[in-house]
Amino acid sequence: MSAIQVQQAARAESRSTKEWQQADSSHFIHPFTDHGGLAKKGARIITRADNIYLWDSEGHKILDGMSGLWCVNVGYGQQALVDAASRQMKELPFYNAFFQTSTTPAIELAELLAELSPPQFQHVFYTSSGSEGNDTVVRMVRRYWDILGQPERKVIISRNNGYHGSTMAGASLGGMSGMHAQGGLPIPDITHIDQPHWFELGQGLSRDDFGLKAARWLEEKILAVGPERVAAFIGEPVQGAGGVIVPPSSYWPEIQRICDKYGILLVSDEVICGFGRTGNWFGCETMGSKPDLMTFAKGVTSGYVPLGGVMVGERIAKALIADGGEFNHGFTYSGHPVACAVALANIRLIQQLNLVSHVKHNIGPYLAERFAELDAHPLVGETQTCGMMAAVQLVKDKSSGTPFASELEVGMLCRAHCFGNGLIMRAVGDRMIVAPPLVMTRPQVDEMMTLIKRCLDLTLDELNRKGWL
Ligand code: PXG
Repeated sequence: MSAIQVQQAARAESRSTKEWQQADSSHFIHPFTDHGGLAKKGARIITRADNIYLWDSEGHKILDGMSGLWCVNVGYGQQALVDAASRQMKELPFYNAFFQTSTTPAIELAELLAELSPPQFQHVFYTSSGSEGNDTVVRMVRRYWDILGQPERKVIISRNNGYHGSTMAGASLGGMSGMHAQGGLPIPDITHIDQPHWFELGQGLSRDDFGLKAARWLEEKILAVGPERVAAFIGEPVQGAGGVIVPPSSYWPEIQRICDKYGILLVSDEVICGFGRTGNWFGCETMGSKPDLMTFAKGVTSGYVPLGGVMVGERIAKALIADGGEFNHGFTYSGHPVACAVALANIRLIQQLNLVSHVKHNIGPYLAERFAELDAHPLVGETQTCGMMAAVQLVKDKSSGTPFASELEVGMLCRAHCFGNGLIMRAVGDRMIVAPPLVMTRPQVDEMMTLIKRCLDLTLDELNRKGWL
């Protein structure tokens, strides 16, 4: 262990797990958590991490199949990122970018992001999270149409089961009914269409025919709202939190065609898909669209420190910068120098390790090959992968694709086996998903697949014992 790891271990061991759990449940309100259930069980206390592994306060080693929360693209323990933060904190821990000032890491990162992004992007607006990024998108899109003299264009179309964050605008853009049910959402002038989820909505059609049909729901919605009132469409290239829903390859080009036809802005939410996850720098490149705005966060710093933002395409940048006067929007931490310094180190590491090409040509195809083997398992209705994201849909009856009753919570049952066997795999309903660090090697994919197969078998045994099959 390094000196730092010894220090960390000493801190973790200064109290027992029970004591940490008690303090946690007395004072810490967790995101998206039922605290009654948590207080009974006690939180799992994660104390350290290295590469693709985590350790908890009981000393268990866990393979992190979710990259933290879709973000630790370069894996844990990367010294270059630690050094970048430490250097920047010593030199200039903070200065703002509001009153005609700037800082060198924010400028350098802006340059590098412009270089890596598709060519229409030469400008960035910084935030500290994906949610703030999407709030910025809503304000920017509406401001753009104001500047162009079409203030009636306010409506933003999004998708059911999309996820765009937890702020008022982020949760409104998202299509999660549980979120809309709390807090009077969505805010006005945000409306939703159905998602391009073939397994749930497209059976009976070929995937490509379904992709066209799902994209045309956008055109129907534009016509229903009135094309002169529609400002933009937003979507994740591959839905992440919704369950790794990989759209048919016909979907995004058709969405692009429809946006072009009606002159509406296209926003690609790259918070999960950005920075190599799908085998290109950005998911829109994998899916074949040419967005006007891209939201990013997570992988830009591999989650080591919070940073997010919006890449601003040329037509919006021109209006906003050249014609628009002041855009009354910004955050204290827009362009935070430490966050930007870590992002620079992270992106340079992704480049040095050739991680985007590793995902596209090596580890992504290997993950796809190994996931396809799960199709033979009696519980599996379909598998899907895209780069380093993958999903396994659990079903009651394989031949007909019949799902389990949702109240059985079969996904949660499978997730409990994953937890018990040292694997972090998420359950979204009965869809089991992973999005591991991009640095994963083939033997590590094998190790993960052994765990996944074991957990599917244990779930099958349990369902048989319970008589639920
Ligand atoms: N857009 C997308 C596509 C996301 O996945 C956000 C925006 C919001 O980012 P911030 O940084 O504000 O959280 C996200 C976040 C899950 C889960 O359950 C996914 C996210 C966050 C929390 C949980 O998979 N994604």
